[in-house]
Amino acid sequence: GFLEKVITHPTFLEGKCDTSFLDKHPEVFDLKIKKDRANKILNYIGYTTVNGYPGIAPEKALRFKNLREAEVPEIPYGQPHPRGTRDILREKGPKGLAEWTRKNKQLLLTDTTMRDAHQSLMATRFRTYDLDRIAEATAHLGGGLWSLEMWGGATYDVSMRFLREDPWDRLERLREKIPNILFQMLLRGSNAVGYTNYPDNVVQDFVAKAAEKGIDVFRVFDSLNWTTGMKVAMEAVQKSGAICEAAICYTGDILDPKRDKYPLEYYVNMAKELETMGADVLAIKDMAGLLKPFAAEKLVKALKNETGLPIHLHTHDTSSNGVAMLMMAAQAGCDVVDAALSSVSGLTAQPNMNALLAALEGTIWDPKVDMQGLQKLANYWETCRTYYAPFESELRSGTAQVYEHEIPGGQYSNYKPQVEGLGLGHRWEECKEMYRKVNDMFGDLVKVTPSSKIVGDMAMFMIQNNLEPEDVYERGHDLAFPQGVVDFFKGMIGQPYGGFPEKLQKIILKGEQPLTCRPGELLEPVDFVLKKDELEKKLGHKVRDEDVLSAVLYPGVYEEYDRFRQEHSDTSVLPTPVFFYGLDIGDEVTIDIEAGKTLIVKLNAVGRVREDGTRNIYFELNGEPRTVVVKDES
Ligand code: 3PY
Ligand code: ZN
Repeated sequence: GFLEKVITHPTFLEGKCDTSFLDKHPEVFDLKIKKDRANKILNYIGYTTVNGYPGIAPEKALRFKNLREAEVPEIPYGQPHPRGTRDILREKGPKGLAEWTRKNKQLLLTDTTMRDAHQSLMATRFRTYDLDRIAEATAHLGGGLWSLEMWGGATYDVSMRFLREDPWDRLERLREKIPNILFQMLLRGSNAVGYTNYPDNVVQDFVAKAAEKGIDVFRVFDSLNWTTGMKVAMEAVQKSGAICEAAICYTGDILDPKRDKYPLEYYVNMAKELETMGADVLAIKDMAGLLKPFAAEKLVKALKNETGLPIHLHTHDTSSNGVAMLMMAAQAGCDVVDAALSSVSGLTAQPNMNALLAALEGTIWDPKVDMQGLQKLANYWETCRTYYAPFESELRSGTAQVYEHEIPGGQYSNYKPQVEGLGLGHRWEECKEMYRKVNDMFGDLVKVTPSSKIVGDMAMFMIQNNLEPEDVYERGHDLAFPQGVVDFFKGMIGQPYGGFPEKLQKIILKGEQPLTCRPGELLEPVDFVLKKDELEKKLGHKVRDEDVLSAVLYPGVYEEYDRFRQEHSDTSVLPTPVFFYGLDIGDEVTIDIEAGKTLIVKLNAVGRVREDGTRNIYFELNGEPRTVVVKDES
């Protein structure tokens, strides 16, 4: 249009004309930005229509027209939110809230639907679009929940890396719509939301920012149960005024006298240490679902007797013993348990909340939440789940095999595609068995991100190279091990309980000396002011402090995300079926790009591929024809 001609005119570009008019009327630019934005979005839809979405094989791709819009339940709009746990936190502070939790006789619930459930079933792919649409209804219908686990763990990097979304934007949008229920995140101690130890001031700044943006409960763990590795994070949480929930990661089997590395006393001792370190709440983090029902009874009773903290139990239902286990825990006096809405529960995710509620109805443990309301939320997610079908792991039923291989639920849905990606899909049984063997070689570890990833990487390495444990001991001096494995044996993610197996450590480190101190002591603090400046220069635009954190935690991923964002703008406004699958000719979709600004987009035709590999994509945008050019890379 006319404006475009003006602002691209050489005289204008050289700065030779008087532009003071534009300084006074910046709204002139808004028009152009809006038009650009629509173009960028159309470009994304066109590109995805032609090339598909990275990671979804064409034969697995779904069709927009076959996917139903998930129905948002009706709620009393305009009515105040029911009073929730966040209101209690505001009144009583973290210690007061913990005390209230401990004194409460009924079982309290955390809903993991927005974090661990989809991390464990669908490789963490739930998009902000779907979370945001149900947020207001969740605030009303889920008002009786203790917390919503909705951030942290793998969601941080997956949202940038694969979904091209800003994790902070997700937190902000949900917080705005859900002011009444505690927001909970999973924090990997010194690894923050990453896979490696970060400098202390990165962990501190991250926690401060997350608390400022609305996280109320930080579940802090260390992937080796090394409490030294939790200290910086726990202190940062305490300083922020949020609730410090310190986790003991459960592995092995306290009922099996042969598995004597991690007996009951081990967990009791760790719990006492965490209490001394200032935890408000104690979490049992059963990341693989190894805690059996009678073991849960024993463990919860012991922890209740030996500490003064409320107990929050987290598990995965991989074996299908999950609900039975939670019932035993409730009976033993457990205060809060994690569960997921029925439609995204079970298998490698959390046990079924709706089933648990039905089982507890009328008992002294009855959580007394709105069961019908939670059913409506579950119905919403049942429809949404269909959009993510290509990311589902193929586990169809619970399996007691988990007690053998001990693969965490959150890893299972990633390990399988990784194995397939290496062309080892036909050797899946062997891969699980190798995971177990590697755990034995490594001295029977606590396996949870990132220690679990290291075990998985070593197992895949051994399968790929047809190595058995004996081969590693015999020929290991000549083998180049995966970097993560080397770093682990160097002590870069901390010290495992009972120490490293020395013989193997020597083989893997090839003469290098391992660390015995906390890695964070050796890492240079990040200069955030300098970093921000560098980043802005590099990207050519202003960034927020949150962006600097993203760039420090995940440098490559963040820059790639930013590049995408410049090219396609904010695609989190796209309905999920369009984001993953594009449109077919004749499909029409409504997109709210901001409050009061709606695009109605119809795909009319896809042009032939030209010699330079591009195609014209013919859209109708709010009734007007609009053509974009995309590269055909299919
Ligand atoms: C994570 O660290 O993301 C986990 O879910 C560990 O269980
Ligand atoms: Zn988990």
